[in-house]
Amino acid sequence: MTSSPALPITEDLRARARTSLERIGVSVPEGTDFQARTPITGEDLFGLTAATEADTEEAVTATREAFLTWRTTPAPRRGELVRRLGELLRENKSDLADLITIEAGKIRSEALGEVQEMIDICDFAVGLSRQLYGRTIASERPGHRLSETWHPLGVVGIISAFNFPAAVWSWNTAVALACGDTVIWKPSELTPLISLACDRLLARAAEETGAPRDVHRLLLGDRTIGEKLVDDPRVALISATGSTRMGREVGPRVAARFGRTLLELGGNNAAVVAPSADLDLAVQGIVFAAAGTAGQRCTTLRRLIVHRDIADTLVARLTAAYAKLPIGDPFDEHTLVGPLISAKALDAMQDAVTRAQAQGGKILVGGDRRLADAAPRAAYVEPVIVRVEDQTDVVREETFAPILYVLTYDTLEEAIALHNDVPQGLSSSIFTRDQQEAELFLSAEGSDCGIANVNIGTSGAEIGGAFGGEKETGGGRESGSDAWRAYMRSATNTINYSGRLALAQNVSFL
Ligand code: UN1
Repeated sequence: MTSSPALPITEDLRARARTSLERIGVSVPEGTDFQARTPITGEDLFGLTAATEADTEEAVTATREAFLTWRTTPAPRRGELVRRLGELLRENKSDLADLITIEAGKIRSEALGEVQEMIDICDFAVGLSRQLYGRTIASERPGHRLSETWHPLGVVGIISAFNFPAAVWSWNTAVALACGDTVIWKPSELTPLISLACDRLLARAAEETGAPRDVHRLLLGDRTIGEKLVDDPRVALISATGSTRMGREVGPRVAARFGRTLLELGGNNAAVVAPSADLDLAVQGIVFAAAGTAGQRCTTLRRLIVHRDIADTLVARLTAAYAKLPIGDPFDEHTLVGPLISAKALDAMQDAVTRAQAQGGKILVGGDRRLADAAPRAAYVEPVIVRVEDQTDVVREETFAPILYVLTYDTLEEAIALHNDVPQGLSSSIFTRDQQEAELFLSAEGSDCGIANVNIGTSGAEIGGAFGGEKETGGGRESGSDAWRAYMRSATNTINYSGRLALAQNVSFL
């Protein structure tokens, strides 16, 4: 594997972040509660002020108040706010991508892709603002009409993770605003700068379109803010993205007050590679899905289930591709693998690989730390492929790092059983040119995930489909398709225009 020759220095990254923030209209933070840092060097950039408990309380009151106006604003008018947000995201695409690279360490092309994902969901939500359809249902009674109406839900609390620090916010926010909800955002403490930038652009869009200024509030700080939102009955929906461990706390707490949740938790995504697969295409798809974003997507490919007949050939091609992956400065256009988010993430990766070896796994390529001299506080590492004989407990866990476990199979039934035999259920794929195999994988007897693909990797979904997964992934659906229903409440309406009272189920009374 090759390394980029040099890394930028923190001072230059700080200056670059300052320029982007200023161009977007954010005053550069000067707080002392916590630090914005960059995984590119692992060093601090700016001090920030955290929201207090009183700020959180005030934000809930203000967004609840704004909801009362926003819910009666006609949906197509609400769409104007989202359209303006989308325009501002387009105009500021490069600066937003810079902030994502600086704070999350994504390579430039993926950071631009994340901003594009935000623009796409805005376009989608603008269209949605004219398509919040309910059904008309055939009534069993003469002279009656039965219908369903969708209404705004209330304040939506968004808790988001570092790895898609802006796009996941936008999936929730663009759709929630079109649906007539107001939003409070608690981003990851690891990515405050991009959050300030998104919040500023939305505030500008609200000013320019005459929307209430409190349709959106940003609260920076630690988990105590999220906990307050989780427990506040005025927050109608908590949409949380993060680990299964986090979801296990959030889910029951919101349920205890009969609030709603939309959970996007861990994934342990696998690809099945059948003997008929186009191996050129499979290698490309697998390397992007497993090593792209330094293995830090919810949708990252973590398990490869290969037919025994092609395993040696495929593995040889993958190890050759891994050996050439350029690792280093995410701003360098040749780099494909940037840093892990933190030293803690590197420890977790090394710990998982050690455990996998103790459980019989064999490293085929990668796994060494890189650039430790150039940036001792940063966490650059070679993506690793580990051959395993079976799904031991470490393989069944999600480690948020570029580890690809390779297993072999003999029959497709066996491959599907292995595929589904993990606690998580986010994304999945099969590489095959055999239509029967592809259809079986997509059928009810096939993949048990929320996303199931053919001849494409597990990551990089478009916004038009619903995004989410089953089992310990939490069951939520965000983004496209009819995921909007999670952000609204429905009312069933029975209208009697017959002039006489007829009871359903033929009941007579009086
Ligand atoms: C995430 O990792 O939290 O499908 C979201 C994908 C992206 C979104 C990932 N569109 O990989």
